[in-house]
Amino acid sequence: MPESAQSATPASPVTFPPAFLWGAATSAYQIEGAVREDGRTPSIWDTFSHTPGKTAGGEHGDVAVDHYHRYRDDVALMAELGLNSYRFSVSWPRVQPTGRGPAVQRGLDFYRRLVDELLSAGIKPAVTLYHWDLPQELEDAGGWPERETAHRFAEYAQIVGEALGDRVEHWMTLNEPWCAAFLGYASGVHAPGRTDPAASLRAAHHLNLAHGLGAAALRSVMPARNSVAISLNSSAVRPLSQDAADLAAARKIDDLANGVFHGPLLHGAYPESLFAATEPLTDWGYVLDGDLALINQPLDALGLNYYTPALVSAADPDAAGPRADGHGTSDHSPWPAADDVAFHQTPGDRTEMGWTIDPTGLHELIMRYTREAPGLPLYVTENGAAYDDKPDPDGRVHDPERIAYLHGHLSAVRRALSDGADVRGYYLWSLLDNFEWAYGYGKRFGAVYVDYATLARTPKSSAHWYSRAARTGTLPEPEDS
Ligand code: IFM
Repeated sequence: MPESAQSATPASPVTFPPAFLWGAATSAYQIEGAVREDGRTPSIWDTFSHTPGKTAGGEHGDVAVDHYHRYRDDVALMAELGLNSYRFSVSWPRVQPTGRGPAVQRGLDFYRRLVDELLSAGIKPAVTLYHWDLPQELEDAGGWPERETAHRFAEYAQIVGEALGDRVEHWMTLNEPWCAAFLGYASGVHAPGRTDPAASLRAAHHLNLAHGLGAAALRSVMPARNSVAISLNSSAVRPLSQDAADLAAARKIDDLANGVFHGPLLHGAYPESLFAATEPLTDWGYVLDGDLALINQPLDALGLNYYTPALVSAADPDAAGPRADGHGTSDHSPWPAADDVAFHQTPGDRTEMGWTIDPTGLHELIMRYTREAPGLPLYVTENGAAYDDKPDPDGRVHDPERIAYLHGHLSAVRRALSDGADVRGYYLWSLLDNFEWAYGYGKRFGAVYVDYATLARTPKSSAHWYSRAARTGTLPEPEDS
């Protein structure tokens, strides 16, 4: 086990509260397929993935892992594994193909059936409204840099809230708005593939606004008992040294990764230092009166997606070379106005994504949320690892590295609980191997192996390990698996 995992491991036995949610997460475009069925129209990810050169091998989500047709089997698999919650996202263009106007009932019916199936298997659904699949028509009208997109999102949120709010208790408005804004509109490694740093900051604000308007729309149509949250991929940003220049670099990245969302969502204001740092690009004039109050309305919970920390320093002005921030390859940075910052590979073992395994970052972020949002229930809404998994000759898939990863990170969650954090659940990313965006199908994050030729599902040894954890509320030793 890496040293970092050991340092995050409390004394055994590692037990969790009885009501803890043991879940797995997915997103619509990554698993559903059926992109032309039942009235669905293209999202920005259909367009992007079908544009030559944008994804590894030109791969796309046309079929993905065919969850749209196999959802019953997938729910049965979760029930067999003893999971008590499932986080999935709704495909906006399946429900509201043009991003405006009335819903397509056939699209909504799929999610009604999925929710019914989950509930009858005793699995709590947790719905994310936006996991990056903007209807293409809304991008053609300007996308997230335009304020109108936030209003369109609120209408869509109301539609889904009306359809599912009586049976779904856990809601997330957006998944990782950082990726949608900065990978989508600054570095361009994600859809819609734009490379305009000023537009990415406008997009970030309008995503925040969409959260606020969407949360209000959900609450206007749902029972008050339901929980409305957002899932952020907040970053554990660490300076390379204690030199003033490296500390300033870390502060800048902290603003661009965290402050841009934590500020308005949790504190009702963007950090002044973010305004100062981005002044060459934007005057933030699109933040209108009343926006911050809307964005800052009370949350019922907060979702954290965590994979790896970031190590930064001041850039050496003479050094040229590739960025090492783990967010894909592009000539354009996803960090607006941060050319003076360098990213470094953090020490330690890495996953197949090249991401260093460091559960201390998860503990650090949970404790940060506990300080910044006191009293708010927390969920780890994504955490997991890609490995080059292959079936053995006997057909079984052994993934001891993933078991060690999960053990280390769940131990960090347990340590945060002991330190007073109110963590109510953990969602492994991901239930199934799936379409890993620009990386195509080459990066396998699933606890369940998918044979892409036959689409057959085989739970990996990590799925069995996680199943024992979920059933007992205790972490089995990795070596016992
Ligand atoms: O696959 C993604 C997911 O869609 C969002 N969070 C990170 C995962 C791994 O890259």
